[in-house]
Amino acid sequence: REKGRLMSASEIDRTLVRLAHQIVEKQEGSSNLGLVGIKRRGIPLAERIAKIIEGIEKQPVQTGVLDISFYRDDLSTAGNKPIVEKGEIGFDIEGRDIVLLDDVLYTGRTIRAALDALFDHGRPRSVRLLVLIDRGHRELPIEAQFIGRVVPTSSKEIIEVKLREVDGNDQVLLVER
Ligand code: 3GP
Ligand code: 5GP
Ligand code: MG
Repeated sequence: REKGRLMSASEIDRTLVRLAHQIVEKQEGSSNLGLVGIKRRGIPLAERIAKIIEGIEKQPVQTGVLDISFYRDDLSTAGNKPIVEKGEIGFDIEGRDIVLLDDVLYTGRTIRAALDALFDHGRPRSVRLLVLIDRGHRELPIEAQFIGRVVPTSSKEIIEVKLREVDGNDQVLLVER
């Protein structure tokens, strides 16, 4: 059941522009930067932000992918286990300043698995985290440095992130499961 729209297409656009500028500010440019999108909707987020940063800095931005699926019997109860799928990130992360990107940050377990997977591929100089929505309920000491919006949720609520590359349209909805 839909309880409200948290972001429209133009709000998502503007938020990604802001986050791109924050990354460039924090990294003092983009020459050592590498963006790594997590599985489905982190990937279009990484591609869009890379494009915006390329427009600002006038040089290509490395982007790659981590495929982490969430193994679970029921959605989002404590103790669920993210599974890292085999596959290449797509560029050499050694010595780079990596930004991981995901649509929603919840328990933090996916990001913990992502960090494990990342370090199997090399040793980055730094790793930061970007999420479009931080919905709270962390079960691990993990936080995002670049955040679209903080949305306090109950455990019965779900954030529906729709991105045109995956869903055909751009919006963020709050739904009651
Ligand atoms: P994503 O692949 O685009 O990140 O976790 C797998 C998918 O299920 C995610 O899509 C996510 O959007 C969606 N999802 C929606 N609600 C939840 C939730 O409460 N917990 C988890 N783990 N995934 C959810
Ligand atoms: P985690 O609990 O590990 O932080 O989140 C697990 C995965 O499920 C992440 O990829 C995260 O993006 C996704 N996720 C968790 N809760 C939600 C939610 O309410 N909505 C959406 N769209 N994704 C979620
Ligand atoms: Mg996700």
